[in-house]
Amino acid sequence: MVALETTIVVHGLPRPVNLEVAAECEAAVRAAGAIPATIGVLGGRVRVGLTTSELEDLADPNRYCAKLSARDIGSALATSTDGATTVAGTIAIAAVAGISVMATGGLGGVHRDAIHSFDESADLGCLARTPVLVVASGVKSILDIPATLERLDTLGVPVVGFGTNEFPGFYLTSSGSPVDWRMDEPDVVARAFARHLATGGRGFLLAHPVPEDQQLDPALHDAALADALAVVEEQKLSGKGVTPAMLSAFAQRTAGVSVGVNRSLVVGNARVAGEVAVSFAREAR
Ligand code: PSU
Ligand code: MN
Repeated sequence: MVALETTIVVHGLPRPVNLEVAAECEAAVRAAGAIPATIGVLGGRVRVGLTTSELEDLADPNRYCAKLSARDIGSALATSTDGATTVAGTIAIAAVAGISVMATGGLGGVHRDAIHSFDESADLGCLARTPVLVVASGVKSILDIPATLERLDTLGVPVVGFGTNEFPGFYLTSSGSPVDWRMDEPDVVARAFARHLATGGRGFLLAHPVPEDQQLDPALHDAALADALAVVEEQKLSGKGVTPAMLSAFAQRTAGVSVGVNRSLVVGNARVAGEVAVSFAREAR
């Protein structure tokens, strides 16, 4: 099985692309021979395997839908608050449900002003303590990528490039930072993850880049990044609001091109997650 998150659907992508991407991710997992389980909190219950209509309810702009990190799940359940789960929230639930592989677009990480704001996504700490392999195109390029890689090292989370020696840059194929390990076969990744778990490890990051012919033009990327950083500064954003506001500033500055790139990368990650999940199920037998 492959767990899929809902924050990217509800807070990360604009309508109507968001629901199309959710369906495409599920289809990509199935095409690889695995079973998708889209996760969220609805009607006071955790849902593992949201139906299309439940997902439409969560993404309904006329309804309130919280952004739930792992620490928010208990409160959302107790107060019957509907919510979309982040990577942290999704892997926390996946682990309880016995699902070992998850796909997303970009993992959360250390924000560029973290030295002042202390803004580091709970995705990192949660991955360190949760036995789930996450397939992501690195971390979002709005973040401080070298600092995030240092934190993953400290936290003992393996970072493996899938078909690459370089850590992906989310909208860009490469961030310019190297990774220590490269693997080209899902079977090898599944074995590495199984051995990581067997030697006391927990979370695992498989970094899968967007193909170079589908990446955002690097000059446009840098211009959009400057806009996105200015939006956060001007609106004095903090906490949960930062990442969605930056992704939306990117979409505006690139006239929607960034949304198309986000779509290709996340669907590609769902496919790879499906392949790794199939190998891992064999490995675990
Ligand atoms: N990947 C995307 N778009 C997103 C996210 C990932 O392509 O919106 C979401 C994930 O749910 C991730 C979250 O956990 O962004 C990180 O948010 P924060 O920086 O607030 O922890
Ligand atoms: Mn944050």
